[in-house]
Parts: sequence; structure tokens; C-alpha cells
Amino acid sequence: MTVAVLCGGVGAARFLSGLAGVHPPTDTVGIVNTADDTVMHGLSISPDIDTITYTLAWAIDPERGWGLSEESWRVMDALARYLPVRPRASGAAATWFKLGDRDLATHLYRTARLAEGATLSEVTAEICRAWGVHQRLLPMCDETVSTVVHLATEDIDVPFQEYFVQRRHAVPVSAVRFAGTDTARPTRAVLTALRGAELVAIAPSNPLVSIGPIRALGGIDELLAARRDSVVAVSPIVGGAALKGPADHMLAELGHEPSVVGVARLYAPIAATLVIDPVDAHHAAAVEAAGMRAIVAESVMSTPAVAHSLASTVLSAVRLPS
Ligand code: FO1
Repeated sequence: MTVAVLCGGVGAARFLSGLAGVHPPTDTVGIVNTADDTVMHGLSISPDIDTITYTLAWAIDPERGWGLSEESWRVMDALARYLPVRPRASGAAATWFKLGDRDLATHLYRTARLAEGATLSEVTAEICRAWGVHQRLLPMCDETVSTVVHLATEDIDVPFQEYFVQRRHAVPVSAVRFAGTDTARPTRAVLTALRGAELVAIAPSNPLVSIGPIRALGGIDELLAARRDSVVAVSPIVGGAALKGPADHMLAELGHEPSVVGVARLYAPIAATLVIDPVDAHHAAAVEAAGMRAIVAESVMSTPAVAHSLASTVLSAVRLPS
């Protein structure tokens, strides 16, 4: 049985890691948001793909949730020398987005291969192979799609990483858009995986800026809606708070309820089932009123055992042909 998982970063990485304990990795396909991708120092960086790859390779830094463990930062430290001399408008030698010395190798490889004409899908498969990752990771598309965040107070548009990392997602947002979705297309591999998988899971990732860009690609929502009975989402909101990142206040700022009910309203058109944590059990009736079946299961993946059990719950949420 093939399972396809719509993925953002950390939550998806932990979910896929849990799934690996209960389902054959070679029958798992992760479809990964690339609208957080950025270019720093001329290097192409795909944060969600890298977070998932490093997690599945047991190489992620567990505290940060991004980048490699046992990392060193000599290049970043050396870059700081140039900050005082760069012209006012220059973004050169940016040190606010930290690239570890070993992590840099991944971005150097990706950038060189893209410059040779390889697609992001091809390079991602190569990087996964190099790290011994057996799950198939598919970027949502091969074209550039970029999340642009409108900051309410400053009344300006900024690229996602300037909001998320540079401003520590601590400023209010009044709109989000995904530049490039008018021409980008989900790859054939993504469409084939979503059509062929017996079960599609939506990982506990930010519904607006992690799952949102995947849904914004032409045809994805229609495809999921047509098979919604076998689509199972896991809420990234537990007890009204995001497990990681800005999903809770972003939901509120963009007019959604920052709760499992708000998540259910967003996913009801494309998924029949929502897994919610026991602390939200009292919202089960409201989730069902929003159009989704609620399954209550521990979903804070603080240990591998919880991640395994959450993945098992998702697998058993859909009655599959034997
Ligand atoms: N997140 C941070 O909070 N600070 C960083 O300096 C940072 C650098 C970074 C470098 C490579 C990479 O693959 C990811 C990195 N992240 C960093 C994480 C990432 O930007 C976000 O977690 C995601 O975009 C949100 O899913």
C-alpha cells in the first residue's frame, strides 16, 4: 500500500519518521512544500526538503529542528567580517540565516546540479540517496514558487524567510500569497502519487504556509476533493497553540479560528478525517459540524513511540481494500 504525505518542515519530518516505524519507507511518498525555498549567497536552499531529509537520516539537530547535528559555524563566523564594509543596500554576507559548515555542502551540491540543468525533483532524489533516505521525497513542483508575507504594521511584502527567521515570526501578518503558482504545475510524479496512493495523509504542518502552497498548485485541491474519504489530516494545532512556528497566531491574524475547528474548516473540502489531540477532545463535535470526522489520538510527537502510534492511527483511519 502506498501512502502519500503532504509535508511542510519539522512536524512533517517527525510524522514521516514515525511512519517509517510502521510502514515500509519504500511505499511512502512525501510531497514537500517548496515555497519556503530561498537563495542565500547565491545558493539554492530548500528548508523543508532538507529538514525532512536530515530527520529521516537521523542527522537533524534535535533542539533546533533544522540543520545538522554536531554542526560548526566557521563560514558564518568568517562572513561577519564583511558586514561592516558592505554597501548600505547590499544583502551580501547575510548572517541572519544560519548555514552550518556541513549543511552548506547540501546547498552547494543542489545549486551546482540545478545550474547543470537538473530539476529540483532530480536533485532531491540524489540528495536523499546520498543520505540513505528510502522514502521518496518529491518537491511539490520544479518551478519556483515563493511565499510572500504582508506585514500588517509595516505595510510591506517580505519573502517568507525574512518574516520567519529574520523577524522570528513575531510580527503580525495581514496577507499571504504564493508567487509563481499561476505558471508552476505539480510534477507528474506528484500527481501520480496523489492519484495512486491508497491513503493521503496531511502532516501536522502549518495549513496556511506549508500545506497552503501545495494546495495552491493547479489541480491539487480538485484531486484531493475527489478522493477525500481516503485523505486524513493531523492537526498541527493542539490546545489552541502551534506545536512549532507561527501557525496559531497566523491563523488568527488571517481570519481563521486558531483551534482544531479552524483547521477542520480549512481541510473539510479535501479531507474526510482530522486527527486531534486528547486535549482537544471537547472540540470533536465542532470538528464534525465543520464536516470532518474527528479521531482523538495523542499527536504531540515528543518521543518516537508517540510518532509511531500517531502514524498507526492515521493508517488505520481509512478502510483499505485488502
Ligand atoms: N530557521 C531559523 O529559525 N533560523 C535559521 O537561521 C535557519 C537557517 C536554515 C538553514 C537551512 C535550512 O534548511 C533551514 C533553516 N532554518 C532556519 C529553518 C527554516 O527556515 C524554517 O524552519 C522553515 O522554512 C519553516 O518550515
